[in-house]
Amino acid sequence: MTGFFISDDLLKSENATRKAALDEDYAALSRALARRGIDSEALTRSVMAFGVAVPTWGVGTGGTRFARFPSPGEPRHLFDKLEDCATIHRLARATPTLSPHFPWDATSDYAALREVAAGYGLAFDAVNSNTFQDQPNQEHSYKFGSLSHVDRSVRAQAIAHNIDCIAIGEQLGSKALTVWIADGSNFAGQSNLTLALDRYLDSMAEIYAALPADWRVFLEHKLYEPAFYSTVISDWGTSLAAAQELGPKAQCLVDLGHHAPNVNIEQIVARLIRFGKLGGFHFNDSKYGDDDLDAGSVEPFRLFLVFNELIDAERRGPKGFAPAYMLDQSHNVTDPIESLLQSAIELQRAYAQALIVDRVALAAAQANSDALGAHLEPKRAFTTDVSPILAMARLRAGGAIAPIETYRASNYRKHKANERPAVAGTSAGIV
Ligand code: RM4
Ligand code: MN
Ligand code: MN
Repeated sequence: MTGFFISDDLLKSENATRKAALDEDYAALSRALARRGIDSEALTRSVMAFGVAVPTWGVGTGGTRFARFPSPGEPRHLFDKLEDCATIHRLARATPTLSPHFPWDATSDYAALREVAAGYGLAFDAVNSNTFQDQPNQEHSYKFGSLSHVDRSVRAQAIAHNIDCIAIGEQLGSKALTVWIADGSNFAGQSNLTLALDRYLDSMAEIYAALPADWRVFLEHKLYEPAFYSTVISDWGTSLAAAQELGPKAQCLVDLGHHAPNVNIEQIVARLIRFGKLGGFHFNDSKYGDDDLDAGSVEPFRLFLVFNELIDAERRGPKGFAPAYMLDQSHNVTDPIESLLQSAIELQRAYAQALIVDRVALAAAQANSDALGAHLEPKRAFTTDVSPILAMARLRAGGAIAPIETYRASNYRKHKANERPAVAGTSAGIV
């Protein structure tokens, strides 16, 4: 890193002030878990092995269609974004991969990009395509759709872009392409609901045919926005049917914010696992829709219940089960680095809590139709404060016991504000 980086000395001194208290809390929690037959050391090792991808666009300040309020020191370009991603991983040790978005992250030398990332200890996860915006000098507009557009030449352009993304991803070491389209309609009657899906499937079949042998394609559904009457890939049912029609390399991606209110997301997850079609997640939280809020910030129990299904599946080891994890949030009022640190920790928390569910007792209660008894098993795990396990996992992996406090103590953002004079028209984070 050419500019300011959080030093080992600062990390050490920050950890030193918290180490004695952590040892005490860890020992107390280990004893409490041991009484339940849980090995805290094994749990800590599992947490250390857990990782979630950071989206490169997530380190920019987000915005709404009304405004964006960027703060000084936000990343100006891809290499600034990499620095911020490296800082997040350095402190929380939970985000070893990046998920890029094209053309937002376009650069002339992808081998060099991969090398710079590797220098920070970062690798690349799924590649995201973008056919929901027009780019300068683009021949055809996506105003009325992309992969499902009525005009064959618009579809061809969108297909070619996705195939380009695969080629870039191959250079970066990615193994998956995530396709989210904004296609849909705003008026009843505007679009033929059946033919729009037909066109999408035909386009996706061409993209699917371009996938390397060891790649997957993730279909991301979303019920509304920017189309407000109908969306072509509106829900998990459509997504599942499309993935089944396309073939084994096509799987469904669940963005937690892309469902109608009150939908039982953990059940959707269980269904997709059952059909071997759960490809991955975009984690966030929401009260109303999309990626408004940070993962675990309002509905931590729901997040836990999703992980509960994942661990239940992991224990059974179903075919084709290897979900990809990514955070997909819009950070409008926080420092994105702090939000991403906290969100990665919340995922690890839900993961650790799901790991300590007593699955034998749970299965027995379910077999006896003991409704409340069965409920108490996941509840007991969810109400266990696993924070000392998470902090110990970070410390042992070389990170910070208290990532956000350490980040604040470093004045990273202030240093970056000096190093990164604002440039006009940065597109970072307008999602
Ligand atoms: C969409 C969707 C996609 C993301 C874009 C920026 O709502 O969540 O995953 O790529 O936003
Ligand atoms: Mn998403
Ligand atoms: Mn979204």
